[in-house]
Amino acid sequence: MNDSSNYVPPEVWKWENQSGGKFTNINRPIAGATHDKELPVGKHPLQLYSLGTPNGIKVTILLEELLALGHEGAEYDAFLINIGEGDQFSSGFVEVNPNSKIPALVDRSTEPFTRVFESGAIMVYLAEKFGELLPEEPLERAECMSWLFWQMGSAPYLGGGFGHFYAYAPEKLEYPINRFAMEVKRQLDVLDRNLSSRQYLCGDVYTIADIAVHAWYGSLVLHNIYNSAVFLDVASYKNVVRWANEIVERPAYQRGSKVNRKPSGPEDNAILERHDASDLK
Ligand SMILES: N[C@@H](CCC(=O)N[C@@H](CS)C(=O)NCC(=O)O)C(=O)O
Repeated sequence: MNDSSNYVPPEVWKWENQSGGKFTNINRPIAGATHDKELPVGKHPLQLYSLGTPNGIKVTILLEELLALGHEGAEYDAFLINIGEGDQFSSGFVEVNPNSKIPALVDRSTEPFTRVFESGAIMVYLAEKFGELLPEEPLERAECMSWLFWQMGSAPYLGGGFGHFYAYAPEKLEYPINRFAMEVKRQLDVLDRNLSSRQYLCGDVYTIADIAVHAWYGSLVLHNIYNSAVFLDVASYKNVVRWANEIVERPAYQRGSKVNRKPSGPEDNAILERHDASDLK
């Protein structure tokens, strides 16, 4: 194992000696706003403040599914929150999400307006509001909630743990890479075993749990995130790959996954903001 450091933690941690690495400039140990700025407001009932990351696209894919099912009340404006520029620390954003992370939603069709933060809470809010993609029958609902919360608890090990140390940290450290690669592979195996006998995570029906889990683990097995496809041998999780491929065929997935991000090339019709269905070609 690398002898990477002779670091001895001080008695009391202090905010100094920034570690370098991606995102170090936006990380800080305090909450709250850094600057005064109101959030923009569009014309639709739902106002989404987000970015096209795995956590962000969960909501835009769900909204596109709801629109495809004919729910006009799911029309939305999706404004870009550039987390690299610190937009999540504006006073307006912090009012909607005191945790300063995308995605955040304001439902202006209620009196007073409803704010919702945490992608899982936003998904449950929208699924309940429109009565879709979250089963009502208690046993099926419990299964759906279980997989949804599985994602909320598991993905930080993938993104904040494995992704951080394998792709973003300023040096490759064997201990944390081993620890988090082990955990991510265990998670992939959990999904693979479940999907060996089920079309979708909860059975025969596509739910918000599929949308949430796919945003992280579907992307991991299909899109080589963190440049880790070979390292994690993602192709060996055949049931996860089969399920992930089926979901990317859905028109709502294809629309929702394009929102709030820069096009990756001339073939990519991604859009920075979405204010009308026609914005998505
Ligand atoms: N548990 C949260 C996680 C949200 C999250 O981590 N968002 C990231 C982008 S994917 C973010 O806004 N980071 C900005 C920051 O940490 O300052 C959720 O699911 O909504």
